[in-house]
Amino acid sequence: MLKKKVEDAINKQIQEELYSAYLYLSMSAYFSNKGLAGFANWFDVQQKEERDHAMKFYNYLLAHGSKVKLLKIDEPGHEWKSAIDVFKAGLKHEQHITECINNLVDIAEKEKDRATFNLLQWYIDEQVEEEENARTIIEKLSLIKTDSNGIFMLDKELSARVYVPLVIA
Ligand code: OFO
Repeated sequence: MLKKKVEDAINKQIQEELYSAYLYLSMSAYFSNKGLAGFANWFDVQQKEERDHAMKFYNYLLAHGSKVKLLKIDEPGHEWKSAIDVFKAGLKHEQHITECINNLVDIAEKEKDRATFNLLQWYIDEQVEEEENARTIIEKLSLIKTDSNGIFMLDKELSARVYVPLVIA
């Protein structure tokens, strides 16, 4: 069984990951409404990955005989000014998640919990990738500005993103 402090912190992180899924689902709907199916697809894949992140923690708690306590999930935003605004909000959110993961690492270290520390290495790598993905699209969007041809081409590119379910141990 995990120490109570670690268990509580992981339950809090499950809430964060599920909120991430909720936020990205809302962003996906925003793009669907605008007729940008590729952007919508990108965020749909993103929200599915976030559910996997939550389930990886969920299964980890159960594997240790610890208690899963699902917490309340806030309402995400529904409106953004532009495509770049959506990705900037996404990047800001990922930076917040990186901070949460780093705090979890601090807790695992303080509690001398090696197993949790090991688990968190996967999330640390994942955060580097997530922030980089958002940043790359922001850079493209700032080059494109409001050029509709550019938006159309990026939409096509983002439609190619495929969801690969995470193999959760
Ligand atoms: Fe976006 O990485 Fe999980 O939250």
